[in-house]
Amino acid sequence: MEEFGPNFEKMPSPEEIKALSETMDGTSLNDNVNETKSKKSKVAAKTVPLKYQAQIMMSIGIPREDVHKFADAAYWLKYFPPVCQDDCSNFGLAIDWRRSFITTDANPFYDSFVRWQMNRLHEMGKIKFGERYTIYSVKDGQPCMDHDRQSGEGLGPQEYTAIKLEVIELAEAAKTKAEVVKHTLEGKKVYFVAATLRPETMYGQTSCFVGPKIEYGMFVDQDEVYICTPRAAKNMAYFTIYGLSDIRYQTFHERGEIREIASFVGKDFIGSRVKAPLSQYPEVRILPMETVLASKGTGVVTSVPSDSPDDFATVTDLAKKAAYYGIEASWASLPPIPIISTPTYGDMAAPTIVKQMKIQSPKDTKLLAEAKEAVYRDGFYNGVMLIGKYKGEKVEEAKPKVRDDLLKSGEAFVYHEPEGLVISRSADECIVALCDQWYLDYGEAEWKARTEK
Ligand code: ANZ
Repeated sequence: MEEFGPNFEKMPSPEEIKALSETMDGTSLNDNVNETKSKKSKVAAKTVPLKYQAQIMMSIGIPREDVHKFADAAYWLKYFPPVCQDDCSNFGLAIDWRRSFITTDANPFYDSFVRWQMNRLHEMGKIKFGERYTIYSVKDGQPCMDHDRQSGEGLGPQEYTAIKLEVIELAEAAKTKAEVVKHTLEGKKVYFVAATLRPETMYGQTSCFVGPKIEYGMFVDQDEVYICTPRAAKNMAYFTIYGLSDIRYQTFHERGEIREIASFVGKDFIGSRVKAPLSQYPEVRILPMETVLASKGTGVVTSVPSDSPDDFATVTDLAKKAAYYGIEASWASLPPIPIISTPTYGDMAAPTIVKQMKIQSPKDTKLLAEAKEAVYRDGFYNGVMLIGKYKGEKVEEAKPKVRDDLLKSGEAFVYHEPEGLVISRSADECIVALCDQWYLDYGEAEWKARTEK
């Protein structure tokens, strides 16, 4: 099992820190420090190019010769409280400093209070140990919480359902590139992995999009191969803790192991034939979509033109300009399938709103974002399923059931990634990893009910 927390062995000794602050390139160091001095805040320190902790400390006015003293954790407690008191007095705040105290184990009174509190919570079963999805830096080998971040404070994991679209036949360009790994692919199923927040709409898939200029890879799990962006594969590689996962829908059996066997650009896949789970069409095509982001999800976006205005605008455009896009018009012309009925937009929410708002092309991004929001809200809260096992049920209720069915049947797995870009202080783009950890189990239904009485 991996250990989390600061790596004390890697930390420099006070002597090493002193030597470091003396040997760092004086000119550039002082230049950077002066630049920052005018904006003395943690945020400012994080947004200017200060590389070392020592530089940040000097930028807030700590003399160079004193920096090494902070290698002793207790020195922070001696140094900062009087500075803070001075600042508060200078603001004109009236504070009774006799009531101030330090909230670490340096203060035995406070320490025993926290011990009591933790023991009480433990007795009540509110302190738990288990697997949780956590923002994680592979470079640092540990979770990356707010204080460890250069950017992306406050962001947490975002959960998606990763839909597996089985490849029936790859397009020629992709086939040629995959030729060299033919042996590895033998006996394995290959899937495009599309990240969605709308599993209940999978009945209406009519195609699947890739970004034509985005880089993709084929990544091998034990007996399956996934096509997605390398960034997504890195996330997937940390959804297990012990290597062999007993839950099938957690991908990649060896934690951290990413086996990329072939590399592609999205264009190579255009025209590939795939089987989309729950779709009313036995097979659909991989098509190009310029607005697919490499920085979100898996870079593969399954297309539901009945309920996604973006998808409807894109397939309409593709069918119109098929020759320009190098596709056959028929690939983009499968009629949308009514899957959700909504009071405001009827059975075909996306085509209706696109017409109403006079959206002309996939490039009308502002209008499309508004349309998406309106359709999603109406569909989620007021929509009723028109198709499938949960026909007649409200979308809000059917959504988690469809998702669970897809997970159980192995046609999908749970995918997590950070809600936005999180960069660690070590300049690593963070991922989401499943980690063993202690946590406070606040806020669940039974606890709320008791505290609200
Ligand atoms: C099927 C679907 C059906 C979707 C539907 C939406 C509506 P947010 O995060 O709210 O914008 N998506 C996923 N990855 C993407 C990427 N890399 N670039 C562009 N779009 C991407 O919505 C998440 C939705 O954005 C996902 O759910 C996916 O389309 C799309 F009626 O999947 B959806």
